[in-house]
Amino acid sequence: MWGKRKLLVGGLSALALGTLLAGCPAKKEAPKPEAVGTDAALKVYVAPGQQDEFYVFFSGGFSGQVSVYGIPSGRILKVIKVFSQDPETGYGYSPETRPLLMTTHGFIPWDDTHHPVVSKTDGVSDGRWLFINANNVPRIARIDLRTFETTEIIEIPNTGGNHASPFVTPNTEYVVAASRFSIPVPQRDVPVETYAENFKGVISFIKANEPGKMDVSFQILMPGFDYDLAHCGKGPSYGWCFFTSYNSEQAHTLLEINASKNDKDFIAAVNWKRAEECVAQGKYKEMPATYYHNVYDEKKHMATSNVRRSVKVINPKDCPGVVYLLPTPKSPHGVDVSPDGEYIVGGGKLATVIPIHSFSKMLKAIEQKAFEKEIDGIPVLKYDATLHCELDKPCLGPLHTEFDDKGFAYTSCFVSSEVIKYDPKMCKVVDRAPTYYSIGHLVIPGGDSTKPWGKYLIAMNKITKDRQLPVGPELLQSAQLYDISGDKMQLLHEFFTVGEPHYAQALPASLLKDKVVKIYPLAENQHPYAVKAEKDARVERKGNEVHVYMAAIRTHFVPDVIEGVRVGDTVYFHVTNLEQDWDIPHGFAVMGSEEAEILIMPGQTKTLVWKPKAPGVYPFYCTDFCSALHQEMQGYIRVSPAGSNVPLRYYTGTPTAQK
Ligand code: K7E
Ligand code: CUA
Repeated sequence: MWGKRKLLVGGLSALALGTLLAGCPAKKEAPKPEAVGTDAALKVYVAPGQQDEFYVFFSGGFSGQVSVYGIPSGRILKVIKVFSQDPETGYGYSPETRPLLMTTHGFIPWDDTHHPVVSKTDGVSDGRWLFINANNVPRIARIDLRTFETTEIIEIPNTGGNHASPFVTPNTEYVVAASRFSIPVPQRDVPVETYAENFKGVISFIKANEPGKMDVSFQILMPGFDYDLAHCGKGPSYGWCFFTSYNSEQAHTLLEINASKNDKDFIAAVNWKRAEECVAQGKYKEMPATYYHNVYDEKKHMATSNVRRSVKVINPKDCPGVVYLLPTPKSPHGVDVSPDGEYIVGGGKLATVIPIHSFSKMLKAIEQKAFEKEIDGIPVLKYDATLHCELDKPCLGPLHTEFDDKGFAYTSCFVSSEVIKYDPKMCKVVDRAPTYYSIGHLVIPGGDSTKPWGKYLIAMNKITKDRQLPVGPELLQSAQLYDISGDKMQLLHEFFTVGEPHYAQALPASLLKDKVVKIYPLAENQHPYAVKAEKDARVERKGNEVHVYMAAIRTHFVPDVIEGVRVGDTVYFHVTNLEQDWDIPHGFAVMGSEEAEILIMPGQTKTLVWKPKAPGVYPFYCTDFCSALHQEMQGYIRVSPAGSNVPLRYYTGTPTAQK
């Protein structure tokens, strides 16, 4: 089918393009043992009881989550629940967490995450928060790196496919978002072939430096291209962010061919300081737009949703100087800015060169009005006027670039399955290393910041094939760890990831580990259905709702016998874990529940909603092996027929008197 289609679209170029894009990973051979240095094992061995040097946060791609690994061992530490429901903990099932996943499209139990980005101070990764985008239903989440939990999600209006996101400005003033799939703005019912006339891209700046207060500060209306990736300027380029685009052809069908025609597409250089001025001067339109802002309160252990109704939209025609287009070969994917803020590297995935723009040349070109034309009121700069150099014949299919602490850049090359190392200033490749196979992003600790820690590079590969024991048609993605402290990159280690780890960020363990929360203080628990002591546990009926204020502590529930529930009732088990010891969760599940279990951390309250369907006596139990008497941590709930007059009654230990 694939081969036939290539022939049908005809022409040598289409065929060549198809081959280029598909790559030929099957031809690569696994490395001979000597490809891995004999000291590699020692460099990655973290003895039992010892801890890793770095945290790495991988996006889960289609898993919708973020996974945390330790480096150099490659051991998994946690899966952080973000955009997908998680049956292990009840995230996205429990009434406390469901509001986090509310959108204008309703409750959305899944999404596609691509780019975890750590908050920054003075351009340096500061380890306060991790942001991550949802590509499908455009959103950005904030994860608190004290609890490793999602605490805030904001929906991005006027946007289709939020991919170029959520890259941060140097002091986390903003996280950015953009349309990968341009759509009618405002959204309306039009023929798709009116794309060029009716479809627009939008670039958004979302206020990010105050937890719980994310807000779409402003949006910039852009031509209907596909905005793919972004990175923000730093140092001298502070105040700017750069967005790649493909499909400057504005095709709306068979993009594989129709969006690959132009030799150059664009990097959009957005001056967000200028945008702030325009907003302050009223040079924007307040546009109706509905979007959700969801916040999790760590003390109430509960999320709430707010709906926003309008957004400020800047048209570049009304705000000269807010955006310029830099011609960039060819359908560029990544755009990355060097730690000194000067070099802007485009990942021209279909190009034979890697274009490196110079920020200082760009400023000069703007000053001298070295424009070749305008598109929708946006000046297009001359390619030669902003170009620092083209890295010649670097590799095939360059995608993404990170930087080390010694002035070198490292670019991933999907088609030729390799990483190249080069000096962006001298424009000279100094080393290359194969990856197995078809690398997407790569990550170096701090490699997108003004202060990379260097030392390691991780390649995140799309195709695994023979690298792991076969487990059927579906394989995990592979991550490969390289030592980059010497002149030559050295492959050390390989492990496998959860979901598709498009991008990752890494932080020194020392930056985080001492501030990580170990328990939630029970005294601070403000959940409306919390109990602070066993004696406060109780059951209350409100019409057809039965609220169980339940306590869990090694190794029993209070109450553990409940009677007087009827078919037609909805039972809310509000379970508070009274433990105040690190790593003593209790779980809760009841027979016949259509929801996932809840896993309750020390000091926390969570709710499981249960609608019994038939009379009988149903067991509930703790799902987490919490003590030697964990198996005894169980109870019964009796359900009587609808309309029965069995009185509400509950106890633990000694039956209360029958009325
Ligand atoms: Cu290249 Cu979504 Cu950043 Cu995948 S993206 S690789
Ligand atoms: Cu509590 Cu097992």
